Parts: sequence; structure tokens; C-alpha cells
Amino acid sequence: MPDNLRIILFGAPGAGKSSLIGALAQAGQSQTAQLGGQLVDVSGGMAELKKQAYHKGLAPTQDELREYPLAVEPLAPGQGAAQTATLIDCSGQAAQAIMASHAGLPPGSPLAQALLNADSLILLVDAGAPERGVAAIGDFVKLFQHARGQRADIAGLPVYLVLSKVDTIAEPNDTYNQWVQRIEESKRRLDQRFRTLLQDQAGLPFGRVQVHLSATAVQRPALADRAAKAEPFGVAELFRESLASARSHWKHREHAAGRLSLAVAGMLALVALLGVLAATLYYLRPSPELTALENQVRRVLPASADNRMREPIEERLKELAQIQADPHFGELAPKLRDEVEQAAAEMERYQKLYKEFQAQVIDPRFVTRDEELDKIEKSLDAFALPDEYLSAWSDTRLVQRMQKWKQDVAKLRAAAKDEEAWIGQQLDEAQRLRKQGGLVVAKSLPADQSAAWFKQVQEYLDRTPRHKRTDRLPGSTSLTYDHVYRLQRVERAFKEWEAAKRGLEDLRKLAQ
Ligand SMILES: Nc1nc2c(ncn2[C@@H]2O[C@H](COP(=O)(O)OP(=O)(O)OP(=O)(O)O)[C@@H](O)[C@H]2O)c(=O)[nH]1
Ligand SMILES: [Mg+2]
Repeated sequence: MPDNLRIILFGAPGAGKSSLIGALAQAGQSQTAQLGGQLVDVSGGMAELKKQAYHKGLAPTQDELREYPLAVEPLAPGQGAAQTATLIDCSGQAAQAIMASHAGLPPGSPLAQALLNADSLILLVDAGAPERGVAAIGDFVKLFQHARGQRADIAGLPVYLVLSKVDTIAEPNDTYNQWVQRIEESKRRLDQRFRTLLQDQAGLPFGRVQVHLSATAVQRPALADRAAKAEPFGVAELFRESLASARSHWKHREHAAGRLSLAVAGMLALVALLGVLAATLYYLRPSPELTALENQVRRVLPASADNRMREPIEERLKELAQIQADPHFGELAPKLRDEVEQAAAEMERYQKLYKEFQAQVIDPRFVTRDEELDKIEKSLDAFALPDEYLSAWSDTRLVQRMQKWKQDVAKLRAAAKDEEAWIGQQLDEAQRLRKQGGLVVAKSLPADQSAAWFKQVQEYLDRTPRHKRTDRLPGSTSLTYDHVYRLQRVERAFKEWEAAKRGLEDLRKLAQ
């Protein structure tokens, strides 16, 4: 077990580095489950940052580097050992100087040294100005890859590209779900931009870093369906993942170093004894290409069952195909090869089914006729998922969408029935008013009763539908009454109601 992982936070001045550490201290109190352990703030420095981030306000970090030692202890005995790590905050000014130095990492700079020694990097881009932020970070990653490449470091350093302050991108009236969608969209754009920036780096064999995307906010903004809360967003998950990947990177590096020194010792002994055998051994040692391929496999293969179908599947499939076509693929351990083949088969199957689903099943929100609702229900029932993946896929977008659409159909039907019934009552009332109107026209009612009739007719004509088109259906995040009112049967009922109103209006003219 590595006893002190080093995770560094890097980014332009004001990108939110120190706040993120403060938010982690907050998550350590209220989100231990997401964090996967009990956070221990060894020096008390994180608590201070937390106080500043949530109450006093943060000043720019002055020291080039600030260390925050921490430990994550298991939530219950027997759930593994405690993990220690040091978070390293840096001054945005020092980071900027590095990002702007095109000549390479400045030698002798403590920050550059800390970056090279880190087990994981967290690079922050302010969600408020992502374009500028990502360009600078892109320059830095190129520089950094180059510096690591020169040191022939083991590949696969975990790097987290973090879109910070995502609470600031919420729009007025966003629901929680709409906000989360907005975040996903910004992440996707950031990812695309970042890939474009790094495209010309594809050929670097060593020191290549693996980039994960995250989004964080120190607090949740005020949303249409949830109040603002001083609760970190995405912070616990980010640190949990970066700790886990830092740990596996550390192990891998140790393993590789151990393997290398063993090979060297063996070689020396054998050279002394049997020159020829030594030479053979030399050629048999694991090649850097093979290690790089193993790393690539680890990166592409899902780490756990619940993110097996994580997006973007298309790109992961492409990478798996590349891995399978690699001349060294046959040299991988048979178990690993199997895993690659099975993962590719599963993803292909999923992707094919997803496409079939999209082609066969219409979104209930676009439906206007009852028969179409029946059709969606039938296609959903007929859409069979392979038994072997049923439980593994329960959290995937496909399965969740199938469940949601089924519920949506039921909700639309129920709401349509309800509206029809309500309009039915309106029609009955019109009928009653019309009957009475006959008496008013014939002037066979006392003056006070006929005045009351005129008043009731006016009230009736002023009456509008029960719901606004923009109102949401109770318990639904995506359906509004617009979807209900567009259904033909409801539309028809509304037309009848309009006709009844017009009839009453004509009668009123006659009676005046
Ligand atoms: N709305 C919002 N503001 C944030 C968030 N994180 C940081 N900020 C604000 O952004 C400003 C800069 O935050 P810092 O954490 O000091 O940024 P830094 O990267 O440490 O900056 P330097 O130390 O100068 O490099 C502060 O005013 C914070 O309050 C966030 O998640 N949401
Ligand atoms: Mg700071």
C-alpha cells in the first residue's frame, strides 16, 4: 500500500483550486458515502480552507506550493486499510508562469518538480471561461507530456480535467436535471476541445497521460426544483476516483520498477555465468510497447460493473479495435485478451440494441394519437434485452430510458383521461346554461334570474383550461401539459368546448 500519494491541483489564478480543497473538507463531513471513507484532515489546513470557501472568502494563494496531508479511513472495520495522501495546492500565478513557458518545464522550479513527482494531477478549468482555460491547460499538458517523455516515466499518469464552478452555468428556472444536462454538455465540449488541442501528440510513446473528465462546484445553485445548498457537487466523487487511480498508478509504477531491477540483477548474474542465456533473457524482458498496450487496455476497460457502458461507447469501441489490431496483442496475458474481447462484444451488442431502440421506439413526447401510445408500449414490451446482461445493464442509459418511457406513456394516458373528464363537466354545464338561456330568450324568467344567467354565462366564457401548457405533469421532469394537450383526443375535446362556448355566445346575443 503506498503510504503517501501525492495529488496536485493545478490551474490558472482563480480557477478554484483552494476552494476545491475546502469543498473536500465539507464533503468529508456530509458526503462520507460518496467519498468512500472518513476524511481525516491531518494538519487542520483543509478545515481552514473550508471556512474561507464557505464563509470568509478566499484570497489568492501566495505560496508557490501548499501541502494538505490527509487520510481516508474505512467507514467500518474490515473495509480495507486507511489511505494517506497529500493534496498539493499551488499559486495560480506560479501555474500561469509554467503554462506560458513554451520552452519546457522550468528546471529548479519547486512546482515543476512537484508536478513531475505527482501520482495524479487535477487540472482545473473555470466553467465560466472554459475556452481560455482549456487552451492554457492544453499547452501545459503538451509541455508536461514532453517532460515526462524525456524521463521515460511509466505511462498512464491519471490526470483529471475538472470543469470547476459549474454552479455558475445554471440558467434561471433550470431544474436539477436540466442543470446536470447542461454540465454534461459543457463537459462534452471541453473534452472535444481538449482532444483537438492534443491531437498532434498522439505519437508520443512514453509519459502519455490518461485524462478523465469531471465537473465540480463548491455549492449547489438555486434551481427550480431545489433550493441552493452549501453542499459540494462532484467533489467527493472526484477525490475518491483520483485517489483510487493514483493508488493503482503508484502500484503499477512500483511493479514496473521492481520488474526492471529483477531483470537487471538476473541478467548480470547470468552474463557472468552464461552469456548466451543472458542475452536471451534480455530479449525476453517485457517490451515498453507491451507495457504501453497493457496500460491502454486498463484505461479502456471498465473498472467496475456499473460503468461498463459508460459513454462514449463509440470511441471506446474504436480503441478496443485498435488494441486488438496491435501487433503485441497476442503477447498479452490470455485473461486480459479475453476481457478485451468480451468487453468489445458486450459494447457492440449494447450499441446495436441502442440503435435499434432509437429506430423502433418513438419518444412519447412526440406523440399525438392514442394508437401511437399503444405502439410505443408494444414496442417497449417487445424490446428484449439479452438475459446475460439484464442485471449488469440496469443503470445504463438504454434501460433507464425504456423504463422512463413506459412510465411516460402511462402518465400521458392518465392525464389525457383526466382532462377529457374535466372538459366533459364543462360541456354539461354549457348544456345546462343553454337550456336556461332558452327561457331567458323567451323572456319567461324573472329579471333577477335572467341577470344571474348573464353573469354565469360571462363567467363561463372567461374560463380557461385548468393548466398552462408549460406546467409540468405532477411527478414528471420531462412531460408538460403541452404534451397532453397535443394528444388528438384532448384536442378534440377542447374543440367541442370551444364550440359550446360559441353556442352560448350566440344565445347571449339573442337574449340581449
Ligand atoms: N460560484 C463559485 N465560485 C467559486 C467556486 N470555486 C471557487 N469559487 C470562487 O472563485 C474565486 C477563486 O477561488 P480560489 O479557490 O481562491 O481559486 P484558486 O485557484 O485557488 O486561485 P489562486 O490561489 O489565485 O491560484 C473565489 O472567489 C471563490 O469564491 C465554485 O465552485 N463556485
Ligand atoms: Mg488558491
